[in-house]
This record gives sequence, C-alpha cells and structure tokens, in this order.
Amino acid sequence: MKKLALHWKILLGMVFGVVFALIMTNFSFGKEFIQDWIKPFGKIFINSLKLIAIPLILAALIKGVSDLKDISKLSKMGGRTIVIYIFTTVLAVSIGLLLVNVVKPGNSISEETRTEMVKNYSSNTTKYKETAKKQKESGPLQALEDLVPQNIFAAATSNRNMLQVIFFAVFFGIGLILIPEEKGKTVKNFFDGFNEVILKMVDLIMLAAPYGVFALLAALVVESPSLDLFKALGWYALTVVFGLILMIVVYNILVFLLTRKKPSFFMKGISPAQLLAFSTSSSAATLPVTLERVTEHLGVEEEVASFVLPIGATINMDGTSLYQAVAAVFIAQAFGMDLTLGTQLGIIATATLASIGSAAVPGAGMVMLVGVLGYAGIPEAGLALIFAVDRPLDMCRTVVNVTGDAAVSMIVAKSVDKLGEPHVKDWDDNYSKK
Ligand code: DAS
Repeated sequence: MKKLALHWKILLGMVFGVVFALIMTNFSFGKEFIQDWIKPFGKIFINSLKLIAIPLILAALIKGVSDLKDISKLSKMGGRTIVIYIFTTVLAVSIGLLLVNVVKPGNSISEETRTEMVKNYSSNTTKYKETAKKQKESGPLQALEDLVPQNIFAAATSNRNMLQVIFFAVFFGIGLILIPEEKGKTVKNFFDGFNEVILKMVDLIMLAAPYGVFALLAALVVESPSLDLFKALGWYALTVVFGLILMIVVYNILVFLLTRKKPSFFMKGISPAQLLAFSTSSSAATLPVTLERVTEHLGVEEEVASFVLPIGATINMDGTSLYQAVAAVFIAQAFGMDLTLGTQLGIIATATLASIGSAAVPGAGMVMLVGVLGYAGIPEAGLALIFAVDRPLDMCRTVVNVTGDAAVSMIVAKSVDKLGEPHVKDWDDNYSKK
C-alpha cells in the first residue's frame, strides 16, 4: 500500500481510537481494559513530548540566536525584520486570547464531566491552584524577576520554567555571537549538531503520534461520561481555526496598506506554499517553495527573501503562538481555573517566546505549549485532552506561519525599496509557459 502521509495516519488513529472505544464500552470490562492497557501508551506519548520540550528550546534558540550573527551586516533590514516579526506574533497571541475569552470553549463542560476529568487527568490540581494563587499575590514585576533563574540546571528540571530556559538560551546565544568566531566555532558546531539530533528525536516521537492519538482518544471516550467534552474540543478547534483565518485577513490588510499589493495578488502568489505547509505541517519543509514563490511571484528581491524567510521559519510562528494562547486558556477553562488578567498577559509573553523557540517541524508548537502551561500553572494533563485534535490544527497553523513570513518579507522589501514586479506575471502566465 502506498506509504500514507503521517497526518493521514494520525487522522486514522483518531477515528480508530473513537471507534475502538465505542465498541469496548459495550463490554463490562471495556473501560477498565482501555484504562489499564491502552491509556498508558497515550501517557507515554505525551511524556515523550514533555521530555523533548526543554532540550528543543535550548537547541532551537541557541542555534537560532547564534545564526543571527550576520544581523550586524544587515542591521537596517535585520532590526526591521525582527521588530515586524515580534509585532505580528504579539498580535496573533492577542487575537487568540481575545477569541478564547469570548468563545469560552472550555466552559461548556459540565461540572460532572469536569470532576471526572480532573480525577482521570491530573492526580492533583492543588499544585496548579497554588501556582495560580501565588501569581495572584505576586507583585507586578514578579514575572520579570522569575525570568532570570538562579540555577539553569535546576530550572531545566521542570517544564514549568520554560521562560527561564529561554532567557538562558537567548543569553547564551548572544554570548556565542560576541566571542571571536574561531573560539566559538566548536560550541556553535556542537549546538548545530545538537539541534539536528533533537529535531530528529521530534520526528521519531511524531512517528508514534498515530498510536499515541489512538490511545488518547480511546481513553477520552471511555472516561468522559458525556459528549460535552467532545463538544468543547470542537469549539476549541473552531476557535483556533477562526483565529487563524483572521490572521490571514490581517496579513492581507498589512500587505495592502504597506506595499499597495492587492490580496488577490498576494494570495495567488503564496497559495502553493500554503498548500505545501498544510500537507507537511512543516515550515522548514515548505521554506524552499516559500522562497521561490516570494521571489518569482511576489516581487521580493532575492537578497531580502533569503535573509527574512529563514529567520521567519525559525522564529516567526504567528499561527503557533495564536494556537498556544487559545490552547492554554481552553485547558484552564476545562479544568475550571480562572486565570487572572496578569497571568493572561504573561501568556502573551510566554506564547510569543514559545513560538520563537518552536522548531519548524510538525508538532513543535504542541511541545512548546508545555512551557506555556507550566508558566501559567495550568495542568499539563490537559495536553492529553487537546492532542486528540492537534494534528489538523498543526496543519492549519503552519499555513499561517508560512503566510506571515511571506507577508513580512514583502513589507521589509518595500521598506528597503527592493519590492519589484514579479518575474512571472501571475499564476496563468507561469503555467501557460510550460
Ligand atoms: N508545525 C510547525 C511549523 O512547521 C508549527 C507548529 O508545530 O505549531 O510551523
């Protein structure tokens, strides 16, 4: 049988998980069998995602920051690129937070289901309630104070300290840039290699995703006493997708306002890259096509595109940051936790940094979500809840990640007067020539 793409396997895993559980609930031993012999595989899968989170942050950020060493040569374009990237990411997280607080997808869960879920998913939510209480009592600059760890090794022992690990990784990367190149070469090569290994480990973990999803969904079906959990998951997914669509509209508005290029021109030019992003769930895999589309069909000069897009694929993941904000608040709602405004504002910073730290590979956004939950004291057990629908959302958010990179490359090109006419007039011209 032709090798099925991973995301089809994951979607099949979701379907089979639900069907298997529905069949098993017809037997008296069904629920117990799934909880004892199937659910552990779902937990193992989620644990492997948590396992890789801290190493992934260290690897992706130290490499990402130290790769920016040529930013000094292109400081005008470099500074502008980073500022616009951070602006679109903060905007995406804010849109996500606004939507999840308006739609409140997690609130549709009945108290009975919530009690059952808390019992099944997280042995004790007291530690999360303590964290939330601590955040309520802390001063306005507590989050800033907590950003700097006293001991990086102690910080790295818990996903709850993701911000501290990010702080260290960025700090280390800057130090690596500032030492003489010949002295830093060995360290740089080590972290480049370390990054490759970690990304390969993420690939391997994602190979287990179909089976992990099967187990997670089977457990979800037998453990949620009513269908309201699935309804809540549906509203959660719709909230993310609606936010992602809004981001595509925002990009078209920004491109039109800042470059006078029409949405039809922009969307026609970038659509093949969007389709590839959707089917691969990987910005990195899509990068070559994004580069070709942006230079050949959107008129961005090569020297701008080849600088702005690789940085974007590494640190600009607006779709991911929006998803992380929605997912974090949804899980808090599902577990009956009300997050203070301060915590939600802290989620803007954390999700922005988490998306910068997310690698451009399938599932990276989910891995980094662990850190956002850890920061806000939200039960990581909620990951098992949302992973069931994560892959289809990964496909959608990767489209937004790629579209955002392309939009920013046009805006930066225009600002340095390097946005010309496309080499290929438009879609029809391109394909009629062949
Ligand atoms: N799939 C990632 C990407 O390639 C995004 C994510 O996992 O959120 O952009």
